[in-house]
Amino acid sequence: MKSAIIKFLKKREEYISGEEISDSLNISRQALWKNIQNLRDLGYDIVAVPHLGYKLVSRPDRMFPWEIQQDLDTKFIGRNIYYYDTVPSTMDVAFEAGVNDLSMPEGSIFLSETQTKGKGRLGRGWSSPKYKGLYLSLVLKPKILPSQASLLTLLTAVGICEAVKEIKGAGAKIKWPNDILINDKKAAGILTEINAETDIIHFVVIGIGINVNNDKKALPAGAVSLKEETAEHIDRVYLLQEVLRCIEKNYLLFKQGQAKEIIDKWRGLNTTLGRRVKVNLQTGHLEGEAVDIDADGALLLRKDSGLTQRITAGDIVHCR
Ligand code: BT5
Repeated sequence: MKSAIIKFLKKREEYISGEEISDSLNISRQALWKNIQNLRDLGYDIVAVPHLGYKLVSRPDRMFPWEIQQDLDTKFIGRNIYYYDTVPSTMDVAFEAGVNDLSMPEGSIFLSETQTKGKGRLGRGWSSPKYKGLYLSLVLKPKILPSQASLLTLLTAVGICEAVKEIKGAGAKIKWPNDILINDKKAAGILTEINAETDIIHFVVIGIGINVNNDKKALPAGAVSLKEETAEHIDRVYLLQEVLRCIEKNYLLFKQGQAKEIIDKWRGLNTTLGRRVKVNLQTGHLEGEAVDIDADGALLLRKDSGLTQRITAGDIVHCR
């Protein structure tokens, strides 16, 4: 009901009578008043004037599912939202839910206002200050081999860059494999985890962390937020809608067998290819020129010996 009332109030900028709202939504005036009180408790500024009715003045900076789903024009991504004020990590919540409920719809998202143990790759952390960024995990169920899962990281990275460009014209670039950089500083990260057997994927959880309204002094070294970059407070709900829309657009291309188109877009958005890079593998280091990525999203590194090595996972440092 909260969502229906908010939708109604957003339709017009002037006062709307309680009678009109309660008649249209088929609830009593008393129930309407109670819901308005609840919405105010959630941070909505709604004024009530006798004989005139109610007017929505502002909404809080919160990622309420009904806000995200209003005007969200995706087919399935974000149609099912689990929203939390705080969790240790949205990855763990999503993964556990995926295991416990095999019929969970593809495109479900797990979203939190903060994380107490936000995860990066290889046991690293993800700084997740409350109400400042976007922290979500998206559940997908693609019919692909586990070895192709990196393509999902790739298409998510492309989707995030397209969304950021859409919203602020900020030129986000991709650093292989999972970093989104703005002016060479990290603005977002992607963490892809799979639940699979040898050659069957049950589901994939794609974790997305984006620095949105973080203040400079609270960011880790080498990081940037969209607010710092654009000098403007960003509407996180609108940004998330764009992110979901752009990821779905690319995922649908991928499902239609058009991975090549995504890889081409990735090439146009990346900042790694053509550079000398150092690759930190768990077994040691490699150095060479990042020449391309292959059809599965692996990095092709031309070593000084002239031999090309395929890198499927690892951290890279851009040398120049
Ligand atoms: C990543 O790992 O970049 C993947 C980050 C994924 C975070 C999302 S948030 C929603 C979901 N739930 C989770 O628990 N995680 C996912 P990696 O490439 O390993 O980078 C981690 C490194 O980035 C850290 O060691 C820090 O150096 C740096 N870092 C940590 N927090 C950051 C932030 N907010 N912005 C930029 N860099 C950060």
